[in-house]
Amino acid sequence: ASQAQPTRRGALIVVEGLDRAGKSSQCEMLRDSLWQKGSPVKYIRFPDRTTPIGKLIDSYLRGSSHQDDHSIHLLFSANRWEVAKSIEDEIASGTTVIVDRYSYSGVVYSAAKANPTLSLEWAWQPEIGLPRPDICLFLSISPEEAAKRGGFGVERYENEPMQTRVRQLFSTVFERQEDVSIIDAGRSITEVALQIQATVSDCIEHMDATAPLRK
Ligand code: T5A
Ligand code: NA
Repeated sequence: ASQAQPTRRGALIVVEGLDRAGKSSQCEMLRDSLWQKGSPVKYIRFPDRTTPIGKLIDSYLRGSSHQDDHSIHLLFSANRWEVAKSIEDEIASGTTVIVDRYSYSGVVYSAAKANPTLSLEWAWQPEIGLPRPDICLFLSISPEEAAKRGGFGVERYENEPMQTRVRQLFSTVFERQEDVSIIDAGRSITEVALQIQATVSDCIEHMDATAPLRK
């Protein structure tokens, strides 16, 4: 009998960044480019506003409901945990999963509220054990470039003081984090897309696709 080929798993690719950095546009372009190369690929985003927990988050973000800072933090985390197993299964079956915002947004936006009992360290705890990305692309954009992409919307965190704290905290978190690629997202959509494709190809080429996803 012939020996079965070792199964190559898919990659877990996370895209993070400030508001209007172009995350969703870039995730869609990356999905299409991987698809065209013949890789099975799936694109998901957090918050996933379609689940019961996601509906609570959506109502909070739109300002239709109030939540304690810790409580909403745990709901954002629970919204990741409720699909963690399906992400693992997709990846184990060979599908690459592109994730638009993940734990980094989770800890940074909550800690940016400067609630004395909600530190970065506290915020990380419920994220421990979630599938760990093979690569995180941080789309970095200056406040000036972001401003050119239109004014803030009506959602809860779309204001200047909050965005300034979020920017500082993303820097703090990513200074300590390995496996992060900082992408200058202030350039044209095509330039950014080409750099992301090159970075992701390099990651997929060099990762050990026979080893399981890290936690
Ligand atoms: N949040 C999220 C938490 O507090 N905790 C958590 O755990 C999580 C997961 C909603 C909020 O929830 C918070 C963070 C957020 O405040 P969301 O639904 O992801 O999160 O937010 P969105 O509003 O959907 O996304 P963003 O505003 O961050 O936008 P994107 O995805 O970064 O940008 P995109 O691609 O939609 O582009 C924005 C505009 O810019 C243009 C696009 O065409 C579009 O008009 N654009 C460019 N223009 C010029 N040059 C380029 N290179 C461009 N790229 C895009
Ligand atoms: Na988005």
